[in-house]
Amino acid sequence: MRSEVSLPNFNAVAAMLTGAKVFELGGWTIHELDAVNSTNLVAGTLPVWHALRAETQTAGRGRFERPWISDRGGLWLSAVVPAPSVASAKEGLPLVAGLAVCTALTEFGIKALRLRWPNDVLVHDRKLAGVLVDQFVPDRFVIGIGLNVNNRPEVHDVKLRNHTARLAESLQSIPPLTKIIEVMLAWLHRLIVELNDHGFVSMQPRINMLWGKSRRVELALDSAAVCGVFSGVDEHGRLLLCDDAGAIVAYNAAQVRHLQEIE
Ligand code: BT5
Repeated sequence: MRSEVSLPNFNAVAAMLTGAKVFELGGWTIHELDAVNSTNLVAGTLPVWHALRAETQTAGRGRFERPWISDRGGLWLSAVVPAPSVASAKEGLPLVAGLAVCTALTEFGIKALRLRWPNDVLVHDRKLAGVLVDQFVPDRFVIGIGLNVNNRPEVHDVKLRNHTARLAESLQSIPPLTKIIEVMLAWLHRLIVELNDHGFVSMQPRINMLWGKSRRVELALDSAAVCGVFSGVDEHGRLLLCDDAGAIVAYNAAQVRHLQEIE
């Protein structure tokens, strides 16, 4: 999962971080800044169990360097975690992070949450949150979480109209961001420990439950598209696609540029 991008200049990032507000929260050290390019890039220089939040990102990133709209009022957070002790477990990290986000948001009363492989958190069919996992150095990963809270990404990109959700639509009163961060990071910590102790297989059933029902999907690969029925994730977090002949093929996230639900 080595990142396609490299870290920004270490000294420049260190200088930026000296201006951060820093505090302890449930075993994590949180750094808060007003604006950064991408919280994942800046957090890449931090030690494990540190996390960075920014009010806004000027170049928020999605998978395959797609832009992520990070307007003020949203939660843009990157958490640094140790590399899993079993190297193959890293494939499941975006799903583990998605499970942490869903579990935390369920505690706040959000209903109808589901995961869309490999890294989307949806309310019904609208995207509430996205996860981006980067690895810049061998011993740790950066887990970036983008959660729409009070912001309106569709104002900044009209193509997102009717495709996004935000906490403000699902909750009458939104908890303080610090509380959301605390609960989310507590679940992330717990699930990373579980991943190390018991492997991805331990949370595979919970992740499969969060997909909802079986759906027909189209996968955009590098140079082709394939259709079939999403049949859950395997013990490594790979998507299992049942084709029209009934054969099951496993795909990892690096092979699939885009997943579209077509039924
Ligand atoms: C993702 O990528 O969903 C991963 C998003 C991760 C964002 C976090 S914020 C903190 C950290 N720092 C970063 O720079 N990134 C992480 P992907 O599956 O490629 O989805 C990207 C697509 O989602 C875009 O092409 C848009 O269609 C859509 N999108 C962009 N901004 C959105 C938003 N705020 N809410 C919902 N959908 C959005």
